[in-house]
Amino acid sequence: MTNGLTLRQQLDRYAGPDSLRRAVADVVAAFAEAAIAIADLTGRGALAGITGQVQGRNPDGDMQKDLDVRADQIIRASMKGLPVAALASEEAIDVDILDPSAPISVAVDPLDGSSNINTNMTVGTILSIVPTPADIRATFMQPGTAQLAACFVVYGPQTALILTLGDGVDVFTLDRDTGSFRLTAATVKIPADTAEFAINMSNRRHWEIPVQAYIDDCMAGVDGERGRDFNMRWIGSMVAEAFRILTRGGIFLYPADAREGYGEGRLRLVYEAQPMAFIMEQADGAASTGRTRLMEIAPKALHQRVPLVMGSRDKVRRLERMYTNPNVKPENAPLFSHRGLFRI
Ligand code: AFP
Repeated sequence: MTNGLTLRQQLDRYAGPDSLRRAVADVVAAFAEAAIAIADLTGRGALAGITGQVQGRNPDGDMQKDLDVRADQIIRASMKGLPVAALASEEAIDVDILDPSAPISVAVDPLDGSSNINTNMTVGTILSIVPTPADIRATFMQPGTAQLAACFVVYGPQTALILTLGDGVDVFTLDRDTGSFRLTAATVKIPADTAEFAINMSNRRHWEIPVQAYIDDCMAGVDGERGRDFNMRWIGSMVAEAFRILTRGGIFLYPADAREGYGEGRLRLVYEAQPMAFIMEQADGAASTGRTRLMEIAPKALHQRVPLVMGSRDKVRRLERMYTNPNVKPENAPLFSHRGLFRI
């Protein structure tokens, strides 16, 4: 049940007289305004000069599209004058120090799903808010459990803002008549188990055996271990997969794989996986590397990658058991046993 509260009203309720909460509320409100501007750019596409053209490479060597750069600029401009000590972005190699005395800092993925920009597919923006530690250099080396808030915006048919302030997950939908976000789903809970998984199947041969075994069991459907058929989705924008999982459950996997540069998967810990993990857990879901709870990992580098499995709690736990089950090895994996993929 929702009461159509605006995001601003919800943030004011959360903040009250507390100065730290007020700082968080002001940053989320500014981020929401920036997201509305990015949504407008995304929605106007080529008419706004957005073509998905590659303009360079980001710090990690990924192709940097025009909307990546514009979104980063919009977010940075929105943080000016706010109580933000440090700003980390996927699009910048170093951390920006804004107001070193400020109590909070932010990490952003300005545009998640860049490869979808020129195909008119859903993309989004991700935000993590953390307390600024005494040593500002350690700001983005904190585990995900230190986060004060996490938020992502999905630029899809609806522009939706998903927010946790540490006490559940709420969904706000952009009211295009008023230009403000309104509460449309309160205290969202992810269904514990849904027969749907999201993974890029083209990488199957590169995955670790436990992931292959987990997915092969799903693919075996009603004839296999699971005794039920499964559905698959892969959009290429984690924000879209996350919104679907919050809506109807399921599991998203971007595991480590054997390709060069993918030994720790593709997603970045600080500004993608940590905020998503916070939201998943706050919605009674789970987030893991497959071996460990993702929220407990302390980053060692700003652009560090991490394997990410998130979604319905029971599904994530089942995947984790694959890593500890001694029987999960190539010769026992269903697909290998049928096809003898390990022919000598
Ligand atoms: P980009 O922002 O570089 O397009 O990456 C998006 C993403 O990090 C995540 O949102 C997708 O789930 C994943 O990459 C898609 O990766 P593949 O293109 O390897 O399937």
